[in-house]
Amino acid sequence: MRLVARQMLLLLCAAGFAATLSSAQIANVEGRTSISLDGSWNSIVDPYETGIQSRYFLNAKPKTKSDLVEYDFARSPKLRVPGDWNTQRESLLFYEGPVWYQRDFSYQKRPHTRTFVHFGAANYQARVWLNGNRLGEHTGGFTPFYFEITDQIADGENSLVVEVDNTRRADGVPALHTDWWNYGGLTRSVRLVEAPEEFIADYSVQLAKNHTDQIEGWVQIKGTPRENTVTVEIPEARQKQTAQVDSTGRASFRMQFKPELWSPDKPKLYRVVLSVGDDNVTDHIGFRTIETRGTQILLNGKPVFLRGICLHEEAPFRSGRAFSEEDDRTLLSWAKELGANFVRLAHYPHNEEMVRLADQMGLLVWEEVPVYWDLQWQNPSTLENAKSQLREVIARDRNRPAIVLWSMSNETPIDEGRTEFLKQLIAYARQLDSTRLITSALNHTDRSGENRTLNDPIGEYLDVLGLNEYIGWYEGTPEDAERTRWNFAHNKPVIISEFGAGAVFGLHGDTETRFTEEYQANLFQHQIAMLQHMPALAGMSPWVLMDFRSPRRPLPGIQEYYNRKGLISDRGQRKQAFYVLQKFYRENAASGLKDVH
Ligand code: GCB
Repeated sequence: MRLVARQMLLLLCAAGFAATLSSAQIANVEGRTSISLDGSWNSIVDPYETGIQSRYFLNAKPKTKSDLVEYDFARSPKLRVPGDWNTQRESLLFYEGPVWYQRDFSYQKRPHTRTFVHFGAANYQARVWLNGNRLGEHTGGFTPFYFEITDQIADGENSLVVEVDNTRRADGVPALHTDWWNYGGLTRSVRLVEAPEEFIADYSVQLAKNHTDQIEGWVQIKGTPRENTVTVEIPEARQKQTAQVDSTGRASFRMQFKPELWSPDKPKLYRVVLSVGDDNVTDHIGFRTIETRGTQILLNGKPVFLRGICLHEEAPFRSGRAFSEEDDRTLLSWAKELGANFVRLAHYPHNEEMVRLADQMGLLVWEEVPVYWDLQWQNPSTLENAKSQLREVIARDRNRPAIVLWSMSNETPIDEGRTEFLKQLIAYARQLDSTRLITSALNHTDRSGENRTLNDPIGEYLDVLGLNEYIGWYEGTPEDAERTRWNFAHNKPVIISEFGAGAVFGLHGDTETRFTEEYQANLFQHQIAMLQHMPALAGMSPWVLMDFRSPRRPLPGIQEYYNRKGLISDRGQRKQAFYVLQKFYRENAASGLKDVH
């Protein structure tokens, strides 16, 4: 047993996980004192992986005229951070491989202060050096990570170097094939975060299970305790509680108070202030319940129909990876305009601001890890990788009321190895967060005439069944949708997590002509008709809000390396199908769902 654990550890270290496994949490970096390192960074594109051997991380300069240094960050081209490199330089559009980032910054050390460098995300693998010292590395393109640099940071000038490598890997998560652009780079903000010696690393504040008049939670303290008392305040509700920190640095609390509940109709958030010693963190948190009863999803105890839409983290108007509040707000406003109360953030964790905006705007969220199509199901390091991405996103977003569903996977094959892998991931998700619903987007169904049955064995372990189906696009005609009779082997709520059709904005023709707006609109009409008699339906999130770049979509004049299944073009133009779905959602919202059944 011991040996197995040791082998596992060695395997993980070899795969570069040691750094992430040992790093502490720092929840809510935006709510803390921080110094932004966003802006213009020097960059060296390194297709032949010369950088490690040539020690780019030293950011060396020749000291004499005879010194040989074959790189020079200061005179190399710049890249903006946050941002993908693909859309910043034409020659990098299809580039996959390592790129080295470097920037100087000055820093004034302060006594009794701990300093961390925090990355919102780097796709896919990152290795980090400060002043030539290796800080560590991180795997996974969509979750935050950081390193403590209190002892390495200099008072004065510093040089930070990051090698980001977006090479696709057979053992990765995702693996070699995706239907989205493999945007590389420091795609989210980089910042220095400061905290006192004893600080609040992480916390959870939410309704106690089965009680709408009690808030419970915990605060995790790191560092040498100066004080053993944590204070939790919700000023608007005149609530103030203190709790003792135990020997593991954790303080648990419970408050007797009946909050106004958060919902899409009234996304009420309370200001919550947590403090210990010299540290305090402010957050805005809403309180709601989410559960299932038979084939229904209950929000705050009442059945809710999820009127949703899928979206990629793709920037409107300019294309590329979305990262700013403006990008996020545009996307979520379009979802609201559609009449949605729900978004599926496909197929990986989107940026933290997106989820915080969903909290504020009243959109329920399905958040997903990139366990997409086929992975190395038998490879223990691939499973560890998926678990680590899941752990990081749950740690980042556990206080967001908008998130109601954690999705474990998208369109994975039915085989034993896959099922075992997902079972372990599901068990891990439940261990990390027992309050939300677990789902997966499934797509393998049995067919017999007009009958279709979803009977994926993983269904037994999920709370909600996601189903992707492309009747009328990848198979059959749109009219076939209406004739289809659905059966579900598990008595659980079903969300149609995808259906859709490609259409070029402004391309017109009859309803049988591919890629016309009419084809797409007609398909939406027939799909909606099908949903009216679908048993167990608790929600839907058609594919997809906006056109997005995909290397799998080369059709000249039509796709041009974009997946055109958006209801809105990449330039923000609404296609006919947008209005078909909007009409359905508006009527549905007015009649109050359940009647879809
Ligand atoms: C799917 C995938 C999604 C693709 C979509 C498509 O089933 O889940 O990632 O982009 O189909 O357009 O084919």
